[in-house]
Amino acid sequence: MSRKILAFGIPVLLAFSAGSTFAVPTLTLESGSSTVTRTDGLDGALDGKIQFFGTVGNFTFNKVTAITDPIFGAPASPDLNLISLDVSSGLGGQLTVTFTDDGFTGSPLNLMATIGGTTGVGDSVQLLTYVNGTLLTDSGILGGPAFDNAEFASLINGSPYSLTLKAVITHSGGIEAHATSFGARLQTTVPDGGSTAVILGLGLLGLGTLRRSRNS
Ligand SMILES: [Ca+2]
Repeated sequence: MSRKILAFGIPVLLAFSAGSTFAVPTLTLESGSSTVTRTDGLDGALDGKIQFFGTVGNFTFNKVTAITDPIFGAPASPDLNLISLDVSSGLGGQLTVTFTDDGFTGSPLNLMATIGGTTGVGDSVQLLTYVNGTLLTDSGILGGPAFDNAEFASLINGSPYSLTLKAVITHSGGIEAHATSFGARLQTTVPDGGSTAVILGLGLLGLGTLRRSRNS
């Protein structure tokens, strides 16, 4: 809540006082010599949500929606969410989608980076995450037509820190248009690598684990 008040109160000061780090959620789309940058608030609402439609280099975004605190997560429980990305290209090439936010305070904690979607055969997607610009997780190269991946990492950085979710999309190009669609997310998880969301959704699973612990 305090971060929300801060964001609404002095966004201009934040935007110009943070040096090399982004002070507000920022979505950067790069392909070839084309770069599009969208910060939260450019759409009139500092709500942790950024959307973009349009063309970047050879790629056309039907849609990309990026959401973080305060809609998803909080400074103490980070959640960077590329909730839906749908992009196509004719000539192909490489597209990099980067979603960054800072001011996170939860530490130490366990993070999980997940991605799932579809892309053309011969195309690929790679999901990378970073804390303060240092690599946290790497999905490796994921090929089409359908892909999914989950990577886990422990974060021990002092607060505040920044988190970045980066997707690298490569289209082979050719006669037919290529399309890629996926969701990707960096969020907190439990130490054993299980999904917090799954355990919350399946409460019985957690109870079962507790019972086994007590019985042993
Ligand atoms: Ca916004």
